[in-house]
Amino acid sequence: MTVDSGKLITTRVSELLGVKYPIIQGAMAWIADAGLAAAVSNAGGLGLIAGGAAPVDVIRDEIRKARALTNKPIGLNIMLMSPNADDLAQLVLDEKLQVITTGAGSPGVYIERWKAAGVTVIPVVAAVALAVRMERLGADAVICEGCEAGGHIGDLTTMALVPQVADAVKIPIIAAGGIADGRGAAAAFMLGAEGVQCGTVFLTAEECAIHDTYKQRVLDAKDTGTVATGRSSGHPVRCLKTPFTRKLLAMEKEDVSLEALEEMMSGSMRKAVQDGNLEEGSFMCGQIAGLLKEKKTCREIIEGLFGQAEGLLHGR
Ligand code: TUI
Repeated sequence: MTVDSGKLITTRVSELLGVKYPIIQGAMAWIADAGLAAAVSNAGGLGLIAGGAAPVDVIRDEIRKARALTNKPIGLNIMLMSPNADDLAQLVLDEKLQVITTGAGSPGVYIERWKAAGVTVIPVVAAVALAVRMERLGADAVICEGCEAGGHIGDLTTMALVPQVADAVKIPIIAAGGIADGRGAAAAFMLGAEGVQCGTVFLTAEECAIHDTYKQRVLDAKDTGTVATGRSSGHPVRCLKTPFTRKLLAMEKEDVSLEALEEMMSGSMRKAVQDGNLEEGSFMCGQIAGLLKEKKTCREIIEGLFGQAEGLLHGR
């Protein structure tokens, strides 16, 4: 990492991605669309479009819309548990995307094809073993996501995960989970990361087109305002505490069937993002929401974060 006397933090991640600031916007399903991704890329970070569980035609349209809004690099995230993963893996090649990130599994079967086409491949990992496997298979970097993050999470915190992965691999590391300002980013750099991925802070961005109820709940959340449900089924998901998460936790306590829980979850992301439905929606959100008090543009978020981080890393 170079901190250029009061100027820019440049790292292997900013160079790999071809961006001004080593920051990636988290790929939040139903949320990370062309408008948000282009706003982040235009502000000097890397915007991602979330593949989520959307049909491949919808994602192709979003990629093309984003390309009309920015000439900067944008990436796509593939949720590997989703049935659209194979189709999106091919779409990456068809649309000649520069960067792909993956989550919720191992992208081992796709990496060779993507690398042969010159795509930059950055899997999300939640443990050291997968990071090592990804490096061996040719990944360009790994995103180490701690369980402070919103959405589908692993067991380890960012603080514990990042330095352990840093000691185990040579490829650059991007830290995710619990980072929303320059203090978090500077701390991540100290732990061995060369970039950050932020999701929750971009929920509060002006350019983020979620329902007003969702955005306001994130801004109103306090430190203890999120909870992980689904631990009993082996797929923990962190969301804002709502009547919906209370119901889910009560059902888990009663040992209801996995099918009943899955039925509850089905469609719940859309109900949060589009309808602001607190009874039936999953308002995925990270633990750092308590820090966020006002809406800002993506440019204000990114420039503010790196301005603060650069000051801290200079000891100012
Ligand atoms: O994927 C995420 N976060 C997500 S995906 C999502 S959509 C969803 N829909 C329904 C139910 C649950 C989620 C919402 N949020 N983050 C990346 C991430 N990947 N976090 C943890 C992992 C992970 C976990 C295990 C990555 C790899 C892994 O490896 C398993 C293996 O095969 O070794």
